[in-house]
Amino acid sequence: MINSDFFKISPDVQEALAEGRPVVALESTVISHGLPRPTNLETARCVEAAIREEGAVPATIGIVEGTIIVGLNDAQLEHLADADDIRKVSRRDFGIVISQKGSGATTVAGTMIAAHHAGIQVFATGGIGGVHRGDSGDISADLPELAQTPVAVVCAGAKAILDLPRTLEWLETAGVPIIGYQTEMFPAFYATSSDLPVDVCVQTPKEVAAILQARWSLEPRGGVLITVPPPSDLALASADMEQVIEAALITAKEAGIRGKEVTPFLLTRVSELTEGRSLAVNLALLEQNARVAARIAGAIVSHE
Ligand code: PSU
Ligand code: MN
Repeated sequence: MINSDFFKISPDVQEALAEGRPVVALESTVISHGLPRPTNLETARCVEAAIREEGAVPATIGIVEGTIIVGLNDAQLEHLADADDIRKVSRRDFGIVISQKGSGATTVAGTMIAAHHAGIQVFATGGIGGVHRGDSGDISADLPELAQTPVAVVCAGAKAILDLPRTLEWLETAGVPIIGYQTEMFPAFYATSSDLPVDVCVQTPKEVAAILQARWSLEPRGGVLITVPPPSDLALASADMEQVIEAALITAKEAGIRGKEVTPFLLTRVSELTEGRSLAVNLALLEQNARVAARIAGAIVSHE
């Protein structure tokens, strides 16, 4: 599939991979559907710049007119940030969007698939999808992807709009290890802790690299989650967030929001209700996760 008619790796990403330099994959759903304009494009650029500053090469992934691109250029990034007809692409959507020559933003699941095909092992995002609250049966395709695709996903946990205990139970059943990067507790995206413990707490990128190498040499299948708490000066209190989330969930239910619209709707509503404070944390943690991911990618290739 590599560099087929519908799969292209940008020249700088290809060169970095060939030379064994660190590369970090980035998703595009957060750009097209997760953040308001024009903050979305500014954030996408700023996250890429942070990865370069840490000595790694960013590879933002998306679909442009029927071609999966690993390492979107600036014009392509702009297209995904500004156009109105960008599809949200998870595992089930690739064939449909490619055959229709559509443009699409990849979710965590979609980005893991493309990153793995390109040979990229480390991926930075904000928060993964998970098991939704209540009895809707809504489980993000991110979870089964983590169960099967060998990519390390650096995130601030799962979005607090989800059912975090059930999300962690799901990951445990699927055999996905959860590493706390300088934290004993699973972060709650907007808040620093969910009060749910991680499987191991590590202090350095080198320790993460060692876990990844051991895991994948024993069992080449399946992802690893590396969780980084949001910056404490911007993080919101869990109790306040709970009220906001409950209110957003009620509005979503009343408005009859379903399926893949649920996550973007809730994120927008939470941002409105916190008067932008949730957005500020979101931006800061995206950049922070990108930096941590770049250092982990560096530790993997340095073979110390
Ligand atoms: N976290 C955010 N913003 C986002 C997402 C996560 O802060 O936009 C996106 C990710 O791309 C994730 C997706 O993979 O939401 C999950 O959507 P769903 O619940 O429909 O699987
Ligand atoms: Mn869903």
